[in-house]
Amino acid sequence: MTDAIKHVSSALARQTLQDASLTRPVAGVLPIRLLPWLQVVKIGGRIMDRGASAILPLVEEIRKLLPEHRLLILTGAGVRARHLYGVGLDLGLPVGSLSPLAASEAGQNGHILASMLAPEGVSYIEHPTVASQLAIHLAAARAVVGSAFPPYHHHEFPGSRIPTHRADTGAFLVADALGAAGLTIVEDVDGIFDADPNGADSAKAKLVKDVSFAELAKVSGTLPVDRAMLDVMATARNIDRVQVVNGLIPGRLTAALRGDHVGTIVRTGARGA
Ligand code: GWN
Ligand code: ATP
Repeated sequence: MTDAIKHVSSALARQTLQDASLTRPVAGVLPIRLLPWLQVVKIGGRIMDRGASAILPLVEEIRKLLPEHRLLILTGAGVRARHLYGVGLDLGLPVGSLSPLAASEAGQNGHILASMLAPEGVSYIEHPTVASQLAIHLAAARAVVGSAFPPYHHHEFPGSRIPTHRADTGAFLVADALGAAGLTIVEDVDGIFDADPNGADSAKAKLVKDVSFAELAKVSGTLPVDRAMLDVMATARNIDRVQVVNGLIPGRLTAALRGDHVGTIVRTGARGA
């Protein structure tokens, strides 16, 4: 009798979890979409760095979007994170210490944006609230703001001295995990170009309108998005495409959320792609 109580019946009880052929019958099912009506919007730290001239028109645009969409707005870190990487790396701080410091800059940008949207009922919500109380907050308000950084802290992968998993990766991870309707990445450029439009070859830089994560991963030059996001896109479960748009041009975010092609579409490895 005692033995029977202790014996927990499970399809995975007797097998190693490391053998995919054994776990597939149980683990091979598609995950459900938790918030299929949610649109996730990542606002680049560089937009926030520009202050009122960039933020006020974007706030106005988001205000007008609220009746149409339910939004999780996630902010990036921007220039203050670059400063702290400089100081921290000079001191030899490990990547797991730099990650939360940079993340806190993303959070600050979120607090700023949420304050500007407060009259519409929009608030900043903390990482633990995004993790477990997002649905109730979005039942009470059309949109909430959070930090786009993933909360890795000392669990950040030690592969490089600058944290690999930054704001774009964090936004993609959460959008895919929630089974959101879409993710739009708002930058200070028209999308992804074949060379940095603000760099040495800017005169020749051309906008890439549609590209797969795999093609982007092969590009040896710079990108306006985290490379780690491309790795995550390879195994995406729900989000089959992401659009990168220019947040300095009024109307682009609105058009993207309506499904118009106004920036760069990056296709992921999700089955719907
Ligand atoms: O502080 O702006 O959340 O939402 O990665 O951790 O470094 O924390 O270490 O709920 O948990 O600075 O304090 O800060 O940005 O991340 O938050 O105001 O434990 O609401 O306390 O996962 O906001 O902050 O920086 O996001 O990205 O207290 Mo902040 Mo961030 Mo607030 Mo959050 Mo980190 Mo919490 Mo957390 Mo820390
Ligand atoms: P955060 O990740 O902190 O939110 P952000 O996304 O706002 O920041 P960056 O990560 O610096 O900002 O990306 C935007 C910048 O990337 C642009 O201002 C542009 O100059 C630069 N960039 C580099 N390479 C490219 C490229 N191939 N196409 C487009 N922009 C590029």
